[in-house]
Amino acid sequence: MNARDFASFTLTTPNSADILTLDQAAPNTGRVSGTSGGVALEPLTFFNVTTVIVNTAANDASGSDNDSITIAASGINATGLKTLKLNVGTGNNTLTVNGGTTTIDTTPGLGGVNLSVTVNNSAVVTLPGDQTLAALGINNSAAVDLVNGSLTISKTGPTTSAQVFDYLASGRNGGAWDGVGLFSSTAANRALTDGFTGLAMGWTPEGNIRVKYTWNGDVNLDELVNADDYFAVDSGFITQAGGYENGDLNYDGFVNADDYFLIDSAFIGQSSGLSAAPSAPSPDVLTIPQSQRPQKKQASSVLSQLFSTKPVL
Ligand SMILES: [Ca+2]
Ligand SMILES: [Ca+2]
Ligand SMILES: [Ca+2]
Repeated sequence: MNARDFASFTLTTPNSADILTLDQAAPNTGRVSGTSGGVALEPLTFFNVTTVIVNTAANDASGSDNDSITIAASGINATGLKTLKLNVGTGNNTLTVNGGTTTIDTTPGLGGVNLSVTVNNSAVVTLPGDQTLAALGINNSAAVDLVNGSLTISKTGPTTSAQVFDYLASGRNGGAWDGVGLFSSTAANRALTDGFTGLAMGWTPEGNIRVKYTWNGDVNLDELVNADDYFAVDSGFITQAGGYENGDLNYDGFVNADDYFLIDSAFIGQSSGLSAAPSAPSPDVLTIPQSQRPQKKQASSVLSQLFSTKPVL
């Protein structure tokens, strides 16, 4: 079976428990093969299809709804393929990516809430927009690009906040935001001009791990750098509690002048659009005195005493 010259093509598996592999069948040609409910599927090859949608959800039956999808070490490498969309439905579903460069959208249907993603070897996965996963593992020299979007990872899954912190420390790559681990191609582009943005790490109101492209120092992930964020960084400077939400904005394990430099620069620079870099950085953003920072919210008396008279920088 061959599909070619479609804007999008949907493969819906006929049974509940699916085991699928996507790979490169021939130069420039992708392929989906595997089994559905234990029955071998006729392999589907595709070429010049912009969006391939794999639907393993439609025939999910409770109790046998765990689907396993693997992208082989070859990658898919189909001419014209822009996005692989996955609709995995209910169950404990897995996606293992062993190679290639693939843009994957897990938002159809129930989204990725029931999908655990593992990226191995030197595979590169782009997760555009705002996505949610049950778990994320990034091994070897693999990389996951959030572009200018966000990723939420379930608090009930196996992925720990320490792992995500490490993925981000690696992906940040000294501020270039092009490292292995979790990175942002939008922040990487912006690093070439002003470097005001990056991937911030925090939590959803429900306590799930959340990673978001935003201004450096936007610790509450609301796309603004303001007094709320400064309060968190100042508090984290005192306690050295660790974590991005406590002011470790460069993921190096400390809250110090390097982190204040990042938030100060972004505070000044946030008048420009979040995804668009200005043509040239302004020379006067490098350091701003404490007196020009926004007023902190009503702080505890200890913090007020500590910070009302003495600049941190
Ligand atoms: Ca399923
Ligand atoms: Ca904020
Ligand atoms: Ca730091």
